[in-house]
Amino acid sequence: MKSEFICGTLEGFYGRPWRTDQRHQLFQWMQDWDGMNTFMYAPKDDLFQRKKWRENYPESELGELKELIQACHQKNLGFIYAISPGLDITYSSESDWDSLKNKVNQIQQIGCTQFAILFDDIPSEISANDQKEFSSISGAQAYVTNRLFEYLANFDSSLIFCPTVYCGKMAEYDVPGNAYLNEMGKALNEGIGFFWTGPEVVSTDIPVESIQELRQVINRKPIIWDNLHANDYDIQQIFFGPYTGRSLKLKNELAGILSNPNCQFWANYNPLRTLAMYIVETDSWNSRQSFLDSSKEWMQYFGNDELTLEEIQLLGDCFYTSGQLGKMGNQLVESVRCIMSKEPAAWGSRLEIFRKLETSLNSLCMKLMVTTNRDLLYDYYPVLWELKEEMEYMSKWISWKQSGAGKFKYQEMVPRRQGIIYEIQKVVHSN
Ligand code: GDL
Repeated sequence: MKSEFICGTLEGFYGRPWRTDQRHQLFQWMQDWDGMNTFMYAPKDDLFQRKKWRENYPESELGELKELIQACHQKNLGFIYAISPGLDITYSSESDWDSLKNKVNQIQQIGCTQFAILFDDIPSEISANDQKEFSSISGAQAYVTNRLFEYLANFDSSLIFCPTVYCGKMAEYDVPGNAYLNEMGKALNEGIGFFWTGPEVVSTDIPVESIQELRQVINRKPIIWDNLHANDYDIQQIFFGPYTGRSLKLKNELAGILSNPNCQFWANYNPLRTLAMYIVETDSWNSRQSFLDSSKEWMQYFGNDELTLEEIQLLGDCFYTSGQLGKMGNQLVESVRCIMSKEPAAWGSRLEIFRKLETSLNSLCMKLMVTTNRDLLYDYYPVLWELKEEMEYMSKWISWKQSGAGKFKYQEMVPRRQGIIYEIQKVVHSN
């Protein structure tokens, strides 16, 4: 396994995989920035990666993969191919081992020398047949993973393992006491990399001590599978904010960081750019500053020169990172909270702030509608549209409140959300 710190992008989310041209754009970015050296291919919805892992790729798909591998290598980037057999593998089956070997051979023959085997989001029970051979799922996974590692060594290829317990929460916040992790740590060949997402699946913070503790258990430095900007679990979210919640000291405890970001390709400029900045930074890390710097570069991709930096930063601030809004996003929410809960006489500067941000958001939307980068627009469209509609609603509400007139008449927007998901959510999350 390469000893250099692995850093880059991991396409490992649920949903529509990125297109080939988008991946080429990504590789160009990664080549242009200092700090990134790796792309990992693991789209959950590439059928041959997960559900049909036993089947080899048909020629056309294989051709595309080959092109991607070559493009990475030409740009001096590593390409990791990940396979996810965990949904239905029989760990003790020779026939399944042959399928795994054949698949890896197929990928290895198109030039790939870095592999990962993923056991995330799979049943935690092993089959009756496997129970005859192994006393636990960890024993079963260690067996197959070590075997694959040894096989790959013949081709001078590396391997990273993604455990089924891949964050603190899944270990019930007791990593030292977790039997699965302890067993994996002992049984896995020490040359095999080990993924970890932090205390949570989506970790807003990754404390250094949490990784020091993990290292003792797994007997190696983990590679962070970073879901900070992943949004496949919530269609109303998108994250344009910076790499944050990780101190520079953390890097000493790790063998690498791969970011699994937004499904919408064009949402990922700041998230990935600022990760690259974090990697090369040695003295002090200011994630806000990195966001501001990265946003200046992000501007060139919007396809409309009339957009201002402030508008672009406002967009980023409204959709920042998981659980965190940026500065102007916070101002917007605070102004809404004040306006909705107080009488107009007590609104003070909050109303001005609201109006200013509303004007900027409207201007941003208008300019985005005519952008030449339509692909970027459609990536941002759904969330922007939702926000714009809420702003319109607020605006009407403010006018009504200020007028002192009878009942609020903008009923066509209330309730805005309908349909089965909303009906179920109303019941399930009613308190
Ligand atoms: C996960 C999945 C990942 C998904 C992410 C965010 C890992 C190891 N696996 O649990 O594919 O994109 O959550 O929803 O993180």
